Amino acid sequence: PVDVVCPPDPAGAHEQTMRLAIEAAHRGPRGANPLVGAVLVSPEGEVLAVGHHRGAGHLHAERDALRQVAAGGDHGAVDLHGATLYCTLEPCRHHGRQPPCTEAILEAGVGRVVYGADDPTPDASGGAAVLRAAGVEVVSGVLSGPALAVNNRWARARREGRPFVTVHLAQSLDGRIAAADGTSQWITSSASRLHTHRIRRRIDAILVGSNTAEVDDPRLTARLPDGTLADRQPLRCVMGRRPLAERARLRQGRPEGDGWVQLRTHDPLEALQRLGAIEHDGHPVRHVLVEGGSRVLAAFFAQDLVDEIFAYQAPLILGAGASSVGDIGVTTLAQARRYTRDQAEGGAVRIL
Ligand code: AOF
Ligand code: ZN
Repeated sequence: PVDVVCPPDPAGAHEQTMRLAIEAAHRGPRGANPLVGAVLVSPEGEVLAVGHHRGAGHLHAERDALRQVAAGGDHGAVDLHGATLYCTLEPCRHHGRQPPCTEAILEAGVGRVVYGADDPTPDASGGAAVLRAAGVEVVSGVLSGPALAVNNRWARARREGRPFVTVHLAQSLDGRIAAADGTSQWITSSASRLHTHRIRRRIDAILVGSNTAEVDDPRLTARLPDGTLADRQPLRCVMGRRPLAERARLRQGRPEGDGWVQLRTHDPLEALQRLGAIEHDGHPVRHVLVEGGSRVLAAFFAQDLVDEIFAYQAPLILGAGASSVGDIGVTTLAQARRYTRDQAEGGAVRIL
């Protein structure tokens, strides 16, 4: 086989199919793992399967695409030697929470792999070399810019040695989370509440400031619509020096024994890096939901550590009361933290 980096592609077929794969990548949720898409194409150019990664713990995009072909009939009857697998990211070669994609590709007998961006993580990368050594034709770097941009914040979190950070805001139209007297119950519409519990189920850890832990006395558990506990629970974290009251609900032991930690620091990057070294459910913490309050959120925004935002606005104007995010040191518009609207998950606001 001939190995080439971005070979001539006069008909633009590689780029056209890679665009489809990038589109598929966006169907997954952001978090511990990158967004990845994969498209399997027959020798005649027919799209056989479109796959995507659904987040940490789920199948990788390559296996998601290959599984559809295997499920479509007798596995042995599908000859993929002339087929091409397009992947937005270099197929992994490591055993993480999922087995290596390189093994799935070789087992399926796929003749050619075309991918976008190299995997920036040392343990997962190197899949292209493994495939080439096994005789698979590998083309790299097709639309590598856009394929990489999809995961720019994920890659940045990895570089900074910290978990990916999601923030969920539920606020009034004028950006407040409580009225002047502190009442705040009204703000949580059922749609916003359901969504926050869905996020709590897929993250590794949830974090609030010690002031919020005292004032709101939250449980910080992931609950199902009927109020019962979900099967997966995040590690619960309190950031700050104020000690947590003995009677705090967050302290209450649960039968499953999920713990909580206090991070006695006011530096958000340090808190995140410490969390990244903790194992929860057998895996390092790689995705954190920061729930508030406004001072803690301000500290994370000030250091540009928020990778993704889901914002819910209740149709209310309060005029006074705590704003959702405190002072982040921005004094002129040019310094604003800017976010881009993302298509996934009901048009919530996410950074790209
Ligand atoms: C791929 N295809 O769809 C994804 C990849 O814990 P794991 O096993 O899910 O591994 C996560 C790592 O694998 C992640 O950090 C990234 O390097 C790569 N993600 N690779 O071939 C995929 N999601
Ligand atoms: Zn993989």
